[in-house]
Amino acid sequence: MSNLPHKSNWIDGSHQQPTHQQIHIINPATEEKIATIDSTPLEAVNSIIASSLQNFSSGVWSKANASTRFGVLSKAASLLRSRLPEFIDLETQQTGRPIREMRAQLARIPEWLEYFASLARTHEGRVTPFKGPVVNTLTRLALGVVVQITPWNHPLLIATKKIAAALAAGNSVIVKPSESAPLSVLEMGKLFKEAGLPDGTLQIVSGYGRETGKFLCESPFVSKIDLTGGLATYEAIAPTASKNMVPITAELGGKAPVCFFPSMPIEKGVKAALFASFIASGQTCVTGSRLLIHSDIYDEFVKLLVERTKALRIGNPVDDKTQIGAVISRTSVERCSAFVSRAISEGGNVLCGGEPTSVNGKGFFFAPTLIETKCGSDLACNEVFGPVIALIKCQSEEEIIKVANATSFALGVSVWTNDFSQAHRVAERIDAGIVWINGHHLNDPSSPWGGFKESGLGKENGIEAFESYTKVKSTVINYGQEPTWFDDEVENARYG
Ligand code: TXE
Repeated sequence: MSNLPHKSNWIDGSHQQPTHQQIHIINPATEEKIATIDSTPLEAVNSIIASSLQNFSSGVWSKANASTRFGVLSKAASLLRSRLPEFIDLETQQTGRPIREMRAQLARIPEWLEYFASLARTHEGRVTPFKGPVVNTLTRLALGVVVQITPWNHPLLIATKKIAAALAAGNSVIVKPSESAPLSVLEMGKLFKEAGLPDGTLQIVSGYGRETGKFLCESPFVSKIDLTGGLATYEAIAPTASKNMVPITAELGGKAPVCFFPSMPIEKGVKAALFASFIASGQTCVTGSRLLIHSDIYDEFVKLLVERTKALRIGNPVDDKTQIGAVISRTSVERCSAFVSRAISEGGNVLCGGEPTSVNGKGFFFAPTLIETKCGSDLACNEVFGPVIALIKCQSEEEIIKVANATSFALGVSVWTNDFSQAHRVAERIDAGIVWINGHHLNDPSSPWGGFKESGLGKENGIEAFESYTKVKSTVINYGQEPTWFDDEVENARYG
């Protein structure tokens, strides 16, 4: 046992005794161990699932009325708002992201709880235009025990998105946060309890993906899996989900193109590129990882972009002035370096960055990197998940559209133009789950978020996410007087 603070699983309304095996959590900016968490074994997972099933079938939450669900989620939102500084601190330490980013991001998370609280309170069933003397009602029921597997890049935002949607719909939820940055999510149990959520409705279980995560996803008692992670993880989970006949929502990777057209002022475009590409050190699924720049503005645009990229302030994430923090691990630094080497061997031209760096001699940092490359190269096709950005010069609108569509991902895309018709033409022809025009990273709890192709299945956010946590029950009520079958008189009248 170490002297580090231990954050254990949150089960049935309290933190449990630590498990035998533990995992160290490392601050990526300082390389210091900051806490330990549980590595939850199979037997413990089975008993947690059993307890969640019991919670679901008791009806304490699954049958709670809409105003109760509204009340609990709204209270959770206000509690989170009142405790933001503490969560911002945790998030900064465990992700290595700049505190200014975490302040901006976490300040908005209560909105997800408020939005899904409102949906719980206002969402209505339907009555279909069924033929005959029949009333057909459609009601949405909670699915059961749902498992949410969440990542380390936006730990609290992504977990809260999923938890809020699932609870609003009446499910019992088991969340497994990433073993790299689970601390803020593990803190949410107490907050929900204080908001009035019945014990056992939200279980927070930590551990490695290939062990604890796998055990959770393989359980035949689980009714849905919601993953944000890599394609390999989806491929590991999908066969058992298919065997158990449970739906999956999968928010996977991306290779977002950021398309710049001549009508966009260069200064504005360059600021947009920096924001799209380097927030979270490029570790988001919608990172603007391919800058597709029209040849009419290319030289001037790239000159200013390189200047501004070199001026970005890399530093200790807790420093208010820091603009670029760490990447999550040494492995991430090595992956960025490997992408740079392959890009060079394919003829890419490194304009700035290209190397690991450090702050006070420590930390997993990689310098913001811009590389001129060609469509079809390794860097233009594959997700880096770090601050290594491909620049591609395109001769025409047609070429920008063609290059934008030339990957196996289809999650986010942004189009920067002041030509209204062009904005619509281009948005229509690029295959992506989310298209921003003159914006990037824009997110709202009401706005469906999810991609096509290898970027995933289904949506987070919005009515789509809420409904994906429900099943539809059709109740067909015959109010006609006649017997319906095996009655000659009725059959003759009907069919002649
Ligand atoms: O993801 P993992 P990693 C992409 C991005 C990144 C790559 C790998 O391209 O480079 O994925 O990142 C759990 N059964 N994204 O390794 O492993 C794991 O414990 C059940 C994009 O961090 O997919 C963690 O909780 N669970 C993404 C979660 O999956 C398993 C954000 C995500 O980790 C499991 C993160 C298994 N077999 C990575 N294996 C985004 N869309 O923002 C792992 N996990």
